[in-house]
Amino acid sequence: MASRKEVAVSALKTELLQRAEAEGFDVVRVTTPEAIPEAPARLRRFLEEGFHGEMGWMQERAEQRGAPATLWPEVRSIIMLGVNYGPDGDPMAGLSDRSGGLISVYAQGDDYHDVIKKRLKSLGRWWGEVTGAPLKVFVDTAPVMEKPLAAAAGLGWQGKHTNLVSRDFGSWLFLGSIFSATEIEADAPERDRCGSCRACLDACPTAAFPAPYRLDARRCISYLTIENKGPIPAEFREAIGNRIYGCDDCLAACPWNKFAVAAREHKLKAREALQAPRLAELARLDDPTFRALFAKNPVKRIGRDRFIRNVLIAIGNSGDPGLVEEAERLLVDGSALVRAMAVWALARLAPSRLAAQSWRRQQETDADVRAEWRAAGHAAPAPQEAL
Ligand code: B12
Ligand code: SF4
Ligand code: SF4
Repeated sequence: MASRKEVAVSALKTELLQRAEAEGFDVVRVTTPEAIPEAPARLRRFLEEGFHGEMGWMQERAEQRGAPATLWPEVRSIIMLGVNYGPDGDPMAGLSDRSGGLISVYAQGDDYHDVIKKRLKSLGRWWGEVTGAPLKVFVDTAPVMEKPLAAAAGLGWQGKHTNLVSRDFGSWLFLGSIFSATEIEADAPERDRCGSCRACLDACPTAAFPAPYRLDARRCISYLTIENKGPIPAEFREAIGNRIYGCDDCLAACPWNKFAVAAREHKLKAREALQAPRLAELARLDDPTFRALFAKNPVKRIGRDRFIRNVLIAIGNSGDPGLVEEAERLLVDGSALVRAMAVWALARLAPSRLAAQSWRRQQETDADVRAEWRAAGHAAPAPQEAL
């Protein structure tokens, strides 16, 4: 027979689910800190193979990331929450519009970190009051492995593209968590429903999956356009096409998306200005106009220079003669990162126009930009020779 305390906690769980729904969460389930015993070894392997690239922060607190109780010893239950960000239309449609840039679905609206954190804090405040026990809320901000925890709680399963797939929302769920010092009855995990499908693996433009369920982030367009700080390695530039921030190809390929529905949260819906932005307009952004366009949006985080680097890759892939002038103008930008990609873009779009500007290579002192001039067939003399 259940004890009075167990009955009370079970009633509280029912209330928790209702409360979470009222806060705008589309799905909520519970797991325990012990529920992901394979995670530490899998994370270790990911790091040992260098798949994290420049994301040194993944390595820094790897032990805590792999084991929730190491991060916070008081944790007894983990409440995993999902918010649907399903797109209104076909997320791949913009790929053929080569004079426009494609921003991935998750970054076309307000920053989900802000939207979800606010809801988690509100729900957490209430949960803390009714349980009288401490708790912590996380959304992609702490060393927590949100996907395996969400799978253990039964929100979905980790698909071969490594993201969580839901039977109700397909690939389009943001995840957040509440670590609670209260023991709550755990839910059952979801089973893997990928079967023999490999649509996501085949859809990847840069072959970023060395095997099913394993991602080499260094090859992933999401990593290359968002996390990677320097020039994007030449081998990936063509495959990036017009994806200027993140990538949705593997997510969009999943057949489980046929059950997906459009996001109900207005703030997460695509802003009109970010649905099919013109490359010509984006290439003209300076710091203030960049910050204004991407206010409260995730793109803001990478800053103007890294963003223009991405825009120039798309310009180089556009085949649009109308964009030659934009690439040419950016050859003398104040940022070396931008100048480097401008050389590449112009070399692809109009080699003769680059040749006409090749005298500029002699004034160039930045090693990366000089390397781009060289790769484009315009070897520059050493800086002292040029003087
Ligand atoms: C680092 C990171 C990235 C990196 C690396 C991604 C990765 N797959 O590791 C980069 C920059 C590439 C990235 C990209 C994206 N990300 Co991201 N990212 C994260 C972050 C911060 C950590 C992920 C992590 O721990 N990776 C380490 C690896 C080792 O863990 P893992 O991916 O879970 O790997 C598992 C599998 O490899 C599995 N495994 C290994 N072998 C085997 C074998 C079998 C048989 C099985 C079943 C499993 C298995 O075990 C590992 C542990 O569970 C999380 C937030 C968080 N704190 O969790 C968001 C997060 C994963 N990202 C998210 C999103 C939305 C994206 C993008 C879709 C954004 C975009 N549109 O551009 C892309 C998707 C790319 C992709 N296919 O993964 C969401 C995913 C939501 C969901 N439904 O799953 C998260 C959860 C953020 C959030 N709070 O919502 N991201
Ligand atoms: S997000 Fe794009 S590049 Fe990254 S693994 Fe998926 S399909 Fe490949
Ligand atoms: S596309 Fe297929 S293999 Fe990939 S996550 Fe979806 S069901 Fe699994």
